[in-house]
Amino acid sequence: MKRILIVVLALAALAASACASASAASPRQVGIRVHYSRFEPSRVEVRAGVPITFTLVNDDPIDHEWLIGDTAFHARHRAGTEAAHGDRPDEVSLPPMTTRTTTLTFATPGELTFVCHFPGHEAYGMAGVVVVRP
Ligand SMILES: [Cu+2]
Repeated sequence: MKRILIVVLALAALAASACASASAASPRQVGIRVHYSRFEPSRVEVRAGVPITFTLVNDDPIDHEWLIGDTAFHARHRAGTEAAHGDRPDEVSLPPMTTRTTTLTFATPGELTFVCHFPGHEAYGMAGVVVVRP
């Protein structure tokens, strides 16, 4: 229970820092929590060309993953058979009750989606979007 509270407080701190800097600059730290097979938040806005560190907290007692990319990327992963990820910053495996960080710089404005491609998870709603602003 104490651990969950610490995670919640850490995410609240991340959210507060993101809000405080939203008008002047884009967030460089983004916290995304996985809870009951959902990403929270499921929509994030960042700026192009700025390194963004994502802190991914899996609160669930089951495996998930956080894969971010365009339509072609997700089409590949929907058909894929890789059981684990971890060598690439845009493909992160999230074992039960773990926290992972990954840093990405989005070169061009647009929208990318992040999805958990474990069987049934995307259909359940385990997807979100990163809006990359100029
Ligand atoms: Cu999942």
